[in-house]
Amino acid sequence: MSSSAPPSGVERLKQGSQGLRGDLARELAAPGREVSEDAYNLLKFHGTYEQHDRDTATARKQRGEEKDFSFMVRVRMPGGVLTAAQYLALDGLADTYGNATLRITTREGVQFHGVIKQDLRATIAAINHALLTTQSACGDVVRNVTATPAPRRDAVHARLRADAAMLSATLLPASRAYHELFLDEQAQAELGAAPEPEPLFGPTYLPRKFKIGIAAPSDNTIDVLTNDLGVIALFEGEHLLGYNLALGGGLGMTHNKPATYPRLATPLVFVGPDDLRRGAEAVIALQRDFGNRADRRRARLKYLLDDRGAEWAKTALEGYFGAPLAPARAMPPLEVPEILGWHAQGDGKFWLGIPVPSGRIADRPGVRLRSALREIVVRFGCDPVMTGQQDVLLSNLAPGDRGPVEALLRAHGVALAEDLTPLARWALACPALPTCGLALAEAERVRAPMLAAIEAELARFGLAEERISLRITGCPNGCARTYGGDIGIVGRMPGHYALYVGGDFAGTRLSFKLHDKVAEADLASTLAPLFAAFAAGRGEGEGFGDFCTRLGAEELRALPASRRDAA
Ligand code: SRM
Ligand code: SF4
Repeated sequence: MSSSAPPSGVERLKQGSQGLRGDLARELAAPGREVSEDAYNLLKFHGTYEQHDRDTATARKQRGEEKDFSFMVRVRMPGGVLTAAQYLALDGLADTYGNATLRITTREGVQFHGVIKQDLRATIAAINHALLTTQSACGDVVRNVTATPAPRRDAVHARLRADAAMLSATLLPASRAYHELFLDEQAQAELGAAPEPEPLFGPTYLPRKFKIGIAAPSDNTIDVLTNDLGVIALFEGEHLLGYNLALGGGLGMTHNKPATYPRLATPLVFVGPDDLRRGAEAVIALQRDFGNRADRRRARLKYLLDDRGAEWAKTALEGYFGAPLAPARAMPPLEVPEILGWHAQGDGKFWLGIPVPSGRIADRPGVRLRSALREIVVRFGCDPVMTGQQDVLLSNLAPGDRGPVEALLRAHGVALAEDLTPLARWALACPALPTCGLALAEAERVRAPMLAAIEAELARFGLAEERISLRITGCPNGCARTYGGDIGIVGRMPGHYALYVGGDFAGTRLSFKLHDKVAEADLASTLAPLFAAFAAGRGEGEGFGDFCTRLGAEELRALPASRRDAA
């Protein structure tokens, strides 16, 4: 261990949990909708978080009632890939056990909100019945492995999808706790057996969540460098040369705690086509043995990399890998292609990328997106892929499906990509209130008005068609990868946000804080002078984030407010 400080309470809990079992069996069967803190922490490893409705919490407290507790359930689905049947199963569960919505996550997963404790086992069992899982979707383990989502039928994309599935399946805990608790497997204890040894993770699993993403340079829609382990697959044509392993990405930070910060992963070593799993296991072992187990705020791999240095990490990694490792190879620049709209898959079929604001698949007055998607999947048998941009790609559509599919979407009031500005197409927002216990301000629920206000300012300066990424989160944890885009809006306190600019569209540079505590109503007008200066003084091919970085925070802050009217 890197620290001589005593292990955190969560470390002690994991150590004594009998392979993530703790007292969960009894707590899940007990009456009431709340669980203990220990159960709350252990349930994460099984893919579920206890939450409460923050909208009603104060009024309930005043009435002397307990909070309205329920659970968020997160499905682990590598590369975001689902079959039509799996999608329909999840869609059905949203009504049976959830709050009638499905939420596409920024890691290509699907979440249910509003599941009560008494329905947890049935919900998770039904997800497994659809040949999906929630195991290790959260907790101090390897989370859902993301991959370039575009369903192109070529060797490059087939390999990326297969690699994500392989890593996801092989980097799971050995413990059968999940199967005992949710899938009726006979308990090890009843058989008189000790908890299973954990050859990869050890008895205390990892110090913190561990994220892996895999992309080819030509498609970085997953923001590969924000992962603890970003895998960049290098091809010559369709021939796989091997993988650059980039270590130490992660975005979470705490306001006013400079010891915590977002970081992009550092490409460190190159491994051959057959060594991806071995390479990934070496990185996991490094973090397992040296990651900070005393302070959970500094427990991600990114801090280990910065505290001990990249050279140290490479040498240590070689020890686990069992052979010298070549340095990361030079690679082509990362790019972010358009994946919404209609695209040929390369096998005679097409995919349609449909924008899903904030990833929320719901039926709302005037926009019946959930019904539309269900009907399309039933009628056309297409297989959905969830993207890290919180959108859905409907794959395997026949050329003749285009007219009827579009007509069906329009009849349900669903906007297509071509109806939206680039800003709207690429905007992300995390759930925040009312479900997220960590939210300091709204995100998903203010996405539409924020977007409209910023779009109006862009239009005033002739920038309506400019490709700019906007990411909104209710707190500094960065769940919508707030510091990775051109503009980041980060919840500070109710109704107020920190404003970040200067990231780039390709996900290779982090943004910087321009202003703290901007009132929600002032965000667009605070950006206006920047848009004006950008429109007037951008360089050839320069993106908005690049422009902001070139000018720097001081110059941007000094831009006269009168520039707002310069267009
Ligand atoms: Fe996240 C915690 C939602 C992607 C960094 N995240 C949470 C929790 C579980 C709140 C909590 O701990 O009580 C949120 C649940 C809200 C709710 O009501 O559903 C939550 N995170 C999400 C999702 C649903 C946001 C979304 O808009 O889709 C994403 C689920 C992905 C998935 O399917 O697994 C989600 N979270 C991310 C990402 C983006 C990514 O991985 O590409 C990040 C930034 C990258 C990173 O990990 O650094 C992210 N979430 C965090 C953090 C900060 C971690 C840190 O190192 O400091 C927390 C808080 C924590 O872990 O203590 C957090
Ligand atoms: Fe919650 Fe913060 Fe993540 Fe948004 S960024 S979901 S508010 S933890």
